[in-house]
Amino acid sequence: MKTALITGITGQDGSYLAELLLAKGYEVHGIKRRASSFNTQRIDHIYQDPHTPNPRMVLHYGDLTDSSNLTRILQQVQPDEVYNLGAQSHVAVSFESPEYTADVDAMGTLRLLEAIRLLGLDKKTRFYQASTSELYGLVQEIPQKETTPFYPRSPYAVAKLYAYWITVNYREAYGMYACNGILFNHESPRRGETFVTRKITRGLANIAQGLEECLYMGNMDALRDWGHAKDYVRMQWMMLQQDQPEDFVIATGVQYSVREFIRWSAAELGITLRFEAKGVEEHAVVERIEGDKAPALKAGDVIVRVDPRYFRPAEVETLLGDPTKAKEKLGWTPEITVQEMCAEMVAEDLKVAQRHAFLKAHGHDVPVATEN
Ligand code: NDP
Ligand code: GDR
Repeated sequence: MKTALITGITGQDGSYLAELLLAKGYEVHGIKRRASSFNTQRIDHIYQDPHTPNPRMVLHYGDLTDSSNLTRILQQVQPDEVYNLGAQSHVAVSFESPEYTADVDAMGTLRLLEAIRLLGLDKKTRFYQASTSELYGLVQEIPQKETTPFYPRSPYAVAKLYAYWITVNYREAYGMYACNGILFNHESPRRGETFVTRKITRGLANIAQGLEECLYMGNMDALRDWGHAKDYVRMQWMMLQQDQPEDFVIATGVQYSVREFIRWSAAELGITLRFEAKGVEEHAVVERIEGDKAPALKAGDVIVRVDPRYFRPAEVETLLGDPTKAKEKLGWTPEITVQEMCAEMVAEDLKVAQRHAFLKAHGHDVPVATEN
């Protein structure tokens, strides 16, 4: 039985990867952060009580800013594979907390690699680094592939640039099996609520059910190459099963705008939107409603507006990946289209919104988002 250690196991990718590895028979260890409230909702369904004999899933308290903690966990677990998915992963937030982002996303990666080396695990333990299409930032070539030059545009991307190169460096300097997956945006119903796709599907579902009035957006012209997280974690595992460690771009090769994602999400709720005006005045009006998923709305309602607070100090306008190397060398192809993914996300968020609307209609308090 192989043993894997996942940092960021409580996040979107960590939860899908843990499911995948458990299904493959791995013993899975994950690092979770101490928080004042529970933060394991995405993995509660696969959690195993530590009192069960030989649990195959074990959680450890830890933090990527704490090298003695990381060293102790690595020494105890002696993993065959480490997946470094933990990060302050929000690009806009990285402008607010640049130093913390660097500490976790850049130095955290170094701390793990150095701990593996100092513990003498460098020949045993294979290392996956969650690199990102944000490295391309101000794009130098369309589409972007493994050889495209980097031009990071945020403290997050600059921190991830360090993590990318220190992973390459440990591979070249110490012969470690260490590799980067340069993943383009991937989403799912488990996506964090403040990333753009989930903000849209959750926001529109709430509006359709009368729980919110308007969705406030940043740059709706941004173009992204969106895939499904389930397809992308499969690739993370495949990258650690090769004879030689190599870096791969993982993407779908198709891009759409944020505005298009809003249109699809609305359509899943039976709402046809009309976008009017330009720039900060742009807004979307309900043109037509079909079906019974949006009982709170009527034609003419304005349900999307621009709020400049969501503009970023430096924006990544367009990303489009070329996954040819992953397809040819690893035989990987994404199985879920972005439209199918959007439908799945809206359906999940609608279920929650309908539950909350029912509670509200019966006089109960319902949770209200404090930040979006
Ligand atoms: P999430 O934001 O959903 O998850 C991040 C995880 O990191 C959470 O488990 C979080 O814990 C944990 N974490 C945050 N800070 C620390 C810390 N200081 N120490 C230890 N753990 C920490 O991200 P995703 O699952 O979407 O992404 C996984 C990785 O892939 C990230 O590194 C991200 O930057 C990268 N990536 C993501 C892409 C995407 O489109 N999703 C694309 C390319 C790269 P908690 O739950 O307590 O907050
Ligand atoms: P991104 O994802 O920055 O690409 O990073 P996000 O979903 O946050 O933004 C995508 C694009 O949408 C625009 N946008 C908005 N974004 C958010 N969050 N909220 C809004 O209201 C909004 N309006 C418009 C953004 O400006 C941007 O252009 C994600 C993260 O998962 C990273 O960790 C990962 O490395 C990259 O994807 C690949």
